[in-house]
Amino acid sequence: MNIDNISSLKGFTIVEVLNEQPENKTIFLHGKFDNNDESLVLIIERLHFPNDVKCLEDGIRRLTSIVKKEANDIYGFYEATLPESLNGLKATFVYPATEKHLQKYRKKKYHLILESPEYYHKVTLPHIEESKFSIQWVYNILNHTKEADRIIFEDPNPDTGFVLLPDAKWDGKTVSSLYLIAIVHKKGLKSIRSLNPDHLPLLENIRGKSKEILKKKFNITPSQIRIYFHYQPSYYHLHAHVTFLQYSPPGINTEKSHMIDTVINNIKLIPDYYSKGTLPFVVAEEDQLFQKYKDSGHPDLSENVN
Ligand code: M7G
Repeated sequence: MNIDNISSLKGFTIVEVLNEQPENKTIFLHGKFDNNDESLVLIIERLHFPNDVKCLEDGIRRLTSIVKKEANDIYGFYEATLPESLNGLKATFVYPATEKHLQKYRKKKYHLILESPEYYHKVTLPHIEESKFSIQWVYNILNHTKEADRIIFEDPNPDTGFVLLPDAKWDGKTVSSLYLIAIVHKKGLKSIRSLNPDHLPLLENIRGKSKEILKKKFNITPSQIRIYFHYQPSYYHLHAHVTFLQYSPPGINTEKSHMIDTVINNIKLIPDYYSKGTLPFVVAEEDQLFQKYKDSGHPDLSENVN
């Protein structure tokens, strides 16, 4: 098989379904060809409908095999087959795929752990410090040595200031999927765990200025913006995610995201909420932190359910 010129998948057999994402209409397959021991990763995604009305209209008029499943009052539930023009697939090939590739695409098993302050100090913090996660890219942005031309707004105040710029995941153009990050200038704030009432001016500054700038630059109304932190983050230098409400980016789920409004409110009500509270987080079995929590005897990873 030549990755530059694939015209047929004759002789392809599935070895393993690595992952399925019904929400993205995507399936990840590990397969092989007859008489060939090399592995292929094949990712197939059903393409979204075109937003060209003429093309849609034409396709809908040519729907075939229309079969009624149910009808109730004014609601009809049918299945049908799309004509070729609307039935496209996006296929991604990785060939030859190594065990590392298979691991990367294989569905991960996640666990939810309730992190008390004791476990934060006993397991999570030593892990963060031992792992020496590089945050050089963050310092490069704060020092203007990288991505300086992408900065949308900067408040240079060392205590309450931050840099607002496009997240690496955003194409920088499509406002409907707008995704920015606000990186604080203050060093030593690892995550929301580090926050206390001293940081309220910083948090309120991020919230207020980001909303103001998004209105000015992208004409997005403040009530259409969500600003939040991840716990655990991947990078332990405090940064907030700033996204358009109508877009649901990865990591927006309840077990990972903490809205800045809730964080501010919690600290106002209970000043040591984030240092004394128990914070849930999700970890994949493949992650070293999972093994460390397992070895520590944390009750959430114990086989005995009480
Ligand atoms: P996180 O909550 O620490 O991790 O967010 P996660 O969301 O990946 O779990 C870090 C954010 O920084 C992510 O949204 C990344 O896409 C973004 N990011 C990471 N890097 C290395 C860069 C970078 O070099 N430049 C920019 N602009 N964003 C980055």
